[in-house]
Amino acid sequence: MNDDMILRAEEKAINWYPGHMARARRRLAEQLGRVDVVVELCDARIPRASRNPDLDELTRGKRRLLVLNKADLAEESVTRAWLAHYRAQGLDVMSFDSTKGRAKDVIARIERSAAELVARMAERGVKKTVRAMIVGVPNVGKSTFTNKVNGASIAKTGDRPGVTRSNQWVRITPYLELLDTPGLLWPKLSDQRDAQCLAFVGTINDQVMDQQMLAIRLLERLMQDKPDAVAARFKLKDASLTGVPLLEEACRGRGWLLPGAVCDTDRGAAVVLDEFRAGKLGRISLQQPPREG
Ligand SMILES: Nc1nc2c(ncn2[C@@H]2O[C@H](COP(=O)(O)OP(=O)(O)OP(=O)(O)O)[C@@H](O)[C@H]2O)c(=O)[nH]1
Ligand SMILES: [Mg+2]
Repeated sequence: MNDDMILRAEEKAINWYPGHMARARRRLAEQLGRVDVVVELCDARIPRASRNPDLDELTRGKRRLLVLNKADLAEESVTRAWLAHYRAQGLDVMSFDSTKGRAKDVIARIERSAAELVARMAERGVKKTVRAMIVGVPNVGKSTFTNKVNGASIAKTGDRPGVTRSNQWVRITPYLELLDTPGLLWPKLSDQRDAQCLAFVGTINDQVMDQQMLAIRLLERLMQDKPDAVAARFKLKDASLTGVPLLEEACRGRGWLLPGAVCDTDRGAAVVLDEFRAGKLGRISLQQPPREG
């Protein structure tokens, strides 16, 4: 694959919008009337790219809690800066690791969001059941988060986008229910860098994006930000390479070779993406908050 083909694949990727995303968006709008709190999950490694710009409009008037999920995969200092950034905007925000975090921390935050409403209902003699809807881009960890808060696995999860296909209510306590929803992605990924970040972390289906192109772009990006970690992980001898030769260098370094010492770039691309997404290159934040002031 040459760089021309890579560019064409990038153009194709940008306008992607599968039908089930449109349905998810409609369903979100329909459900809003039935919920008290909207819990928005974004990916702590790419908060800007993974927040849906339509959500402010769609959830107007609802209590909101923003969760920077997969915080275990992001750099702590960068996540702290994002938390400060969103707090300064008046948002209720927390970071979380849905694989190892404590359910009670999240439950307390959701209850705090709804506290005023619960108190108002209590004045009328009603013990209110708080209903919270979990929303966010595909693969951000909504079902894992729901299971963690629930204390037992009830929602299906998977390391690819589009696992959850329909809304599912989960009763946490008699007074707290969560609604797990399918991933929501906006119709036009107009910012190329944001689109690429979403693809890097596995939000955009790998069948839609060209895997080799994506792995090459990721390697190039990481060679700028974390050259030592990448060179060590993929045993790169020549750190000055870019494009296809960079992926081939990783193939040679790790021994992903076909008969005749031909680089197995398909396998190489898949492993590069998998290892980054699983945090095997260490904690890496791909986006920084804007500088304040
Ligand atoms: N390291 C880490 N992995 C997580 C975290 N949350 C979720 N995951 C993993 O991310 C992948 C996606 O998780 P899901 O819970 O299926 O994501 P989802 O948002 O429900 O995805 P869709 O239903 O497809 O929209 C799984 O492999 C999870 O194990 C987290 O906080 N940290
Ligand atoms: Mg899900």
